[in-house]
Amino acid sequence: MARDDPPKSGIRDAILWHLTYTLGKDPDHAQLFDWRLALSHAVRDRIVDRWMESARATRRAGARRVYYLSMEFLIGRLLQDNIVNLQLADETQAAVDSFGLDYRALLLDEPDAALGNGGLGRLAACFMESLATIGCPAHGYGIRYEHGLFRQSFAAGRQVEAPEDWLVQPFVWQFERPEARFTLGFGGHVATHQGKPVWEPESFVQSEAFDVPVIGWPGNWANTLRLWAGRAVDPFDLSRFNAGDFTAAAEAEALARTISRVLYPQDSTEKGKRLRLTQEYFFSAASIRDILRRFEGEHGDLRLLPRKVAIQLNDTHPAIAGPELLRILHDERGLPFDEALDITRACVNYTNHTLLPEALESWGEGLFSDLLPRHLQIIERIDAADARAHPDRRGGARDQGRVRMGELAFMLSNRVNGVSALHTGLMKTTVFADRHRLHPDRIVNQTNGVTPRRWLLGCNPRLSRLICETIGRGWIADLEQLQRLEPHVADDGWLGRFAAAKAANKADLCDWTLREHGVALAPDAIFDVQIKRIHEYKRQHLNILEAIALWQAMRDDPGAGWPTRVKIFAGKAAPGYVLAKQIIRLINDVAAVVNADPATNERLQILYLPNYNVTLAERLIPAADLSEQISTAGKEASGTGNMKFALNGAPTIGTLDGANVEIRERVGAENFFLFGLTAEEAEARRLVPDHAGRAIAADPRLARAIEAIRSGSFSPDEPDRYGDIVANLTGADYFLVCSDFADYWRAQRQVDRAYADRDGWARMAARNLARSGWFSSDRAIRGYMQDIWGAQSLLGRE
Ligand code: Z2T
Repeated sequence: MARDDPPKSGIRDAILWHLTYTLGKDPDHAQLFDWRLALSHAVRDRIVDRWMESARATRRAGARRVYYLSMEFLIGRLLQDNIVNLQLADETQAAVDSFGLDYRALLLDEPDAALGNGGLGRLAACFMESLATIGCPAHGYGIRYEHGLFRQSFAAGRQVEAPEDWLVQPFVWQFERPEARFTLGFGGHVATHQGKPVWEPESFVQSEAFDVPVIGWPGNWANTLRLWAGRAVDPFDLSRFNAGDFTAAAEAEALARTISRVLYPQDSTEKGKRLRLTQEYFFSAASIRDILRRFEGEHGDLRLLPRKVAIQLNDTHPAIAGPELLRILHDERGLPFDEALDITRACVNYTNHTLLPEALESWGEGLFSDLLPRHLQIIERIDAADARAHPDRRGGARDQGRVRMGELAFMLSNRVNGVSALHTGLMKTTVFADRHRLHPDRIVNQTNGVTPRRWLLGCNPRLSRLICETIGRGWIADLEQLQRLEPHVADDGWLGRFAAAKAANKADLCDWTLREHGVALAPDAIFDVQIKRIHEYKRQHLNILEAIALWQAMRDDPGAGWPTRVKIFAGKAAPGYVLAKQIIRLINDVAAVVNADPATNERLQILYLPNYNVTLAERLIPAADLSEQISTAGKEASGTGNMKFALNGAPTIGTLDGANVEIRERVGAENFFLFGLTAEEAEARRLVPDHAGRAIAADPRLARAIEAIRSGSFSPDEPDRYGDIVANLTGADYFLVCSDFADYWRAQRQVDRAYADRDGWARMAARNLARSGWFSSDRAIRGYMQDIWGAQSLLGRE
């Protein structure tokens, strides 16, 4: 093998070459880890040419670029995704086999990049992949957290958090860009020079860029995900070192690195912490500078900015990018304020992901002016302009000593979007009702989607093979083609193969739970799966209450012909969310009792898998029979797990919430197990005095299940362990668990009956697959390109 010639043709030679010359390992002594890195380098090489060609094509076309700003990119493992999108799967597997290695094990050796909490971060990752598949010139901007979302384990049923450490291993997919640094100011005050305000920051931090190429299917286009890390301007103070103060000498660097040290683990809540605002400004300001640097290098006249730049704010976390852009245009480039405001608004758009009041960001003005004094002044001026334009407006961006980021983002955006039809409608009537009245065209809907490359082709090879054998490969980039499966659903031979794929996926999962967790699952059972962050509004406690009631009913009437069910849970609770953590413990406590009961454990099993992440989702979803999407109507903005299950042939049991509504419309009401109050009914029910008490009084099953928890059936050593949960359920029950219980029970029994007819169930599952094509993130991204960004594909003239 030639040292100067990294092979481009065969992946097998390329792996050996990198093992030798990049990693310095003798193949005879290489570990799985070394092989995985060598393979990753070989795959990376095959992305780079496309990547550079995509950048060149974008410059040549002078095309409008999309900038997706997000605090979170929950990208997970990248090796398999890249192999799949480059269409290298077969060749790579053969090469890895020839070395006597296990291909799956090699892929799984990569740590999950958990740079996100849940849906919002995973959506950003799916969107990056779809942007590349479509060939839309785009950059993602985020933070290169040294520690991603914490690792979760259980100790006696309770969640224990441990730091996540993905960067301890070399991250092969990144390219460090030490030259692309920006110096960012914090704090200080606003001085006046020649009658003009000038921000004089007190301290400075540098942003260092790390670029991750994102290759689309089938390998024709690649965009960049640029992640920022904090660095000190002067990393080392020699005079302090010489004076003997060794720790202080490196203090500046330690402080600067703190900014990108750790991902905040809150999903849908805001804590108003200073470091969080620092993170938000840090990555927003670095990204804005990068965007302007690129624009000014290619164009020049700042008035052209809106024609060349579309900025998307993924929730309000990067909303400070608006005032930052305005500040640079006005303070530094000298444009009149109103013109700078118009340009900013023509570039910026905002996606809202929640209506939960506790998740809407607001910052105390004290903290804000402490950190960003000039930005606060600019926000005051934006607010004043808005008040002048709309004398009848109700509230502004500043309210009772706080800066409200939702209002600010709305004012500075050309388009504001919700993430499902229901959610967008509620935005117009609730949080943004007044804004919507003033700007009736600003709010638009873009229902979420998921990438079929990762969430079907990559994670479910058996089903993908069947689909390809049936309708070819067009569906991979045009998911609506799944409709062509529909005629085959009536064909018993085909249906048998469809059911066999699901059965084999379930058998794989059984092998894995036995190997990794020592749990033997019944492979014939209904695999009933609820996997997502733990939150009261997502109502994992409704699910476990139903499990308790089911267990009690089985004990009462063992001969009633109960189908076998395995209830699988997974998900993390925010470390400070006490009630969510109690729900985790309750599920684990119930599981211990129920699984140990010889009277029922042939028929009912409960399993809570620790450390839910992207990889675990990729394992569980292909093996699921039933998708639990049971949030209180009006509370889940969209959901995206719901789409992944449907796409993998698992019907939903769910409420009319978020995108469930649209899933049901598309897969058909007869292939969806609907229950529960509507969003409107839920609002009305909350006004009924003692609605929980009434529901409990009306339903002996519910009363008995709650009583079992209350009396300590699942915590005999500490009977009042779940006093808070019980008090919550029997008291205010804001999330209407009790009110929805009876209908949930009814829908679950409907599932039991439907599952008993195995062919009928398979047909229902297959129709979920065939009718889920619309939920591709390709469709969602095309919607953003058309309705929001005015961006075009540069691949083969779409
Ligand atoms: C998040 O994952 C979501 C909303 C948030 O609001 C924050 C986070 Cl970290 C600030 C989720 C929604 O809960 C979910 O319904 C939606 O599908 C997802 O964002 C993507 O839009």
